[in-house]
Amino acid sequence: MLRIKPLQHISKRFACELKSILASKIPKEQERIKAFRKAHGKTKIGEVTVNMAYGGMRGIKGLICETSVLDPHEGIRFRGHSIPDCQEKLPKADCGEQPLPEGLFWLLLTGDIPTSEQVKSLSEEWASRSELPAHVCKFLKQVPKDVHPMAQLSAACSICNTESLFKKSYATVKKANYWESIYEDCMNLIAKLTPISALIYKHTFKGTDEIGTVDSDKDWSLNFCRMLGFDNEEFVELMRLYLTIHSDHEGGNVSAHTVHLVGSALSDPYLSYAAGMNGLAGPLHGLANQEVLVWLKNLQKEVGKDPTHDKIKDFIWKTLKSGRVVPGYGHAVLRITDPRFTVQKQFAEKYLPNDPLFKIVSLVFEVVPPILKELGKVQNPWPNVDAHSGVLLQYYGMTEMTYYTVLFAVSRALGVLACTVWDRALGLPIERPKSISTERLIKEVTGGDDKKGKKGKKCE
Ligand code: HAX
Repeated sequence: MLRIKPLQHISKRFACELKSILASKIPKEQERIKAFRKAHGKTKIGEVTVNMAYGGMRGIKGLICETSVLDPHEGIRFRGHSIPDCQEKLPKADCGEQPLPEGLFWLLLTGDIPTSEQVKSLSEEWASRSELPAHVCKFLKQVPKDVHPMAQLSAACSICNTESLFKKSYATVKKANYWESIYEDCMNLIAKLTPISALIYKHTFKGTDEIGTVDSDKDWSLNFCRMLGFDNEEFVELMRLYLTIHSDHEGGNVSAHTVHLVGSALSDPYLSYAAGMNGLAGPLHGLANQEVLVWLKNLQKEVGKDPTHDKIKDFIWKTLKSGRVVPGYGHAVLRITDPRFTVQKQFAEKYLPNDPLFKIVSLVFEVVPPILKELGKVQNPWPNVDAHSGVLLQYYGMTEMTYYTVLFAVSRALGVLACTVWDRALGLPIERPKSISTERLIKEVTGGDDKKGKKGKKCE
């Protein structure tokens, strides 16, 4: 079912380089943080209000994430690099224009822009680690086809933890060295994710369990596309872009935070990644890319071949009046059009400017924000990453919408697993914020009488 082309010339020098670069950076970073905490450990970096406690912890600075920072008015920066910056600076495939996700992973993990040779060595190394355990293949071949692809992915990754080197070595390895087996697990999991995901796609939608070969001479995205059964060079370029931009969005989003939280209990990376992907599978998070396309197809059916602003407006109001959200719009942190949306729009303008669904997406982009502003409660009326991705995928023939979040999950692995390596390298402890009951909170804030607001300094 899955054959791996033998690695005739895997460059051991480069294959080991990523880990040795990390090994040299980790002690310096540990020392830097130790000194910083010694000098400033008791400095306040914010405050918590009653509304924050009830409001999904928005804005509370309570997590460390080294790989990326999200600015509400600028968007994501991966280790300080914006998306256009990454497009310019990260190595590309021969004749390709989009960054290779291997390079982004290298950047997330080390903070350095890798060379083309280093990226090539990572492609080779992931190819060499990509073989699936027999029981994972067996599981995926037997799973009922009506199990959602994200549930299949989560289950397959969980049972893949038979391979965890961290789990095997936990009892005998010192805490300072945990990161080494965690690194191995993360590299193995990333490498196995593409064949796992391809097998889910082929088995569920194409009636075959044949995914072909992983070629160590080819990059991660090209191998993935071939396993999925897509050979079109433009689609491969789209996949390189897609797998790069969905990777990381700092530490507080549901998927990243869950992986971090579960990993803090020293669950192995297979289990913590699977837990995070169960969060990505929610419609307010990664499943929104599926929801968007379902919604757009319904819109297309309703407005017919001649979509006008007024017809689209009516459809949007109908969605809102039925109590649903407009999928692909809004964000908990961003206050602008998501740069991940913009870069996909640019791709569409170049490769599929006349696609009818792309034209609808562009019209929707004009119509939705004023309506969401009119509602008066939406903090961010602009499109997010999920507003565009499905349209690009369907254009190249990937029309199975329930699969779209799996692609997001493959990309998200790069960010959350790079974080996992650093979490263990920095020895971050088990996560355990304080919760409080309403009764206790009222007592603390008001001195016991919420109506009089006795002790409350500021009851918002
Ligand atoms: N359509 C309709 N109403 C919306 C809305 C939208 N797109 N976005 C926000 N709102 C509403 C909220 O539901 C909330 O209403 P209530 O007070 O009645 O509950 C109100 O506006 C305030 O919400 P907010 O503060 O602006 O947004 P939140 O931080 O609470 O939520 C969400 C952020 C992304 C979940 C939200 O904007 C949403 O539901 N968007 C649609 C789903 C979506 O596209 N999700 C993907 C987000 C990006 C992502 O994580 N990708 O993986």
